[in-house]
Amino acid sequence: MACFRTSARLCRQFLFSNSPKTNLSAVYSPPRWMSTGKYEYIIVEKKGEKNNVGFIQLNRPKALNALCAGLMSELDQAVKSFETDNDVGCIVLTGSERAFAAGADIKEMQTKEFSEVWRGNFLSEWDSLSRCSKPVIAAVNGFALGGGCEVAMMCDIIYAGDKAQFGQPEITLGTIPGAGGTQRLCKAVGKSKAMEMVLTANRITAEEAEKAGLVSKVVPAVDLVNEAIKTAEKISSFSKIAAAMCKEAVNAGYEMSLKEGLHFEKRLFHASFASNDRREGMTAFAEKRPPQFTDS
Ligand code: CO8
Repeated sequence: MACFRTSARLCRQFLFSNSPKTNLSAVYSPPRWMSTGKYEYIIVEKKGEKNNVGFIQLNRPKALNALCAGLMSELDQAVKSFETDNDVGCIVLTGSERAFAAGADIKEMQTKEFSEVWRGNFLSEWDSLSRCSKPVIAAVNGFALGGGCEVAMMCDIIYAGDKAQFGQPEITLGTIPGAGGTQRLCKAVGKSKAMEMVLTANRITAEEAEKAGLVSKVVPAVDLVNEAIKTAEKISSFSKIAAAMCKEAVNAGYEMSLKEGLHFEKRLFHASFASNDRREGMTAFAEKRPPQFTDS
């Protein structure tokens, strides 16, 4: 019953809350207007033929996209702005060819004291990305280490360039992963591999990451961003309500027993019958025509 109440509440909250192929340097070079934009550490634009993909590129090349407070705050702002943009159906997050992100900014953390990080609950706000209701694809080239690997794991789908490397090297700094490297990683690759990565700081290749289930696809580095955008365009072409429900149901399964998860899924499935898009999707199928979703 409690489970039913929870899922009914979540359903209610849910219901009432609201490219063409290019080469890598072209993908990674910011458009001119970006350099004077409001962001210092990231590049933000809309991509896709219908401009329905929110694109965020971490852009702190000298520090291999180390995640400083300013960068994480900008990332949070950009994700929130895409969340409220009705045209955007999916977000792609990427870094540079050399690094998705080499972890939290070690130099920024270096002098912090225990009392300061404990009392201030240091980094507790950094996982807001994982609460985005729209699907997020991480397109990882190069290093995804420490917080970089953890940020990728906050996304819903990870695509990797063939030279990508994933790792949790925090133990080499006398600390431990602080944003999912002992939790999400374990769920993604299983206990033994996660333990090995966390305890040895050994990195795994893109190929190993795919084999272990951490990433869903490995493509040549030059094709990575376009591949992620292509998938994001496809996701954006569907009902945003259905996409958000799919995402919520899959993510809820991480926190629940199978029985609770199946119940939650069923209730969201039932709730989808309240949407115009569900009626349109099934009617279009019966009438042998493409659906016209209105996100309502
Ligand atoms: N922080 C700050 N600066 C960094 C970082 C980092 N994590 N990584 C690289 N840099 C800087 C280097 O200091 C260097 O700067 P400078 O030129 O001024 O000396 C520049 O980037 C280039 O780096 P390297 O010269 O070291 O380049 P290499 O190609 O030789 O090596 C490596 C690349 C292997 C990636 C190496 O830089 C490295 O080991 N970096 C640190 C990786 C690491 O330990 N990451 C974990 C950090 S701790 C962490 O992430 C905790 C997560 C907490 C939660 C986060 C929530 C999101």
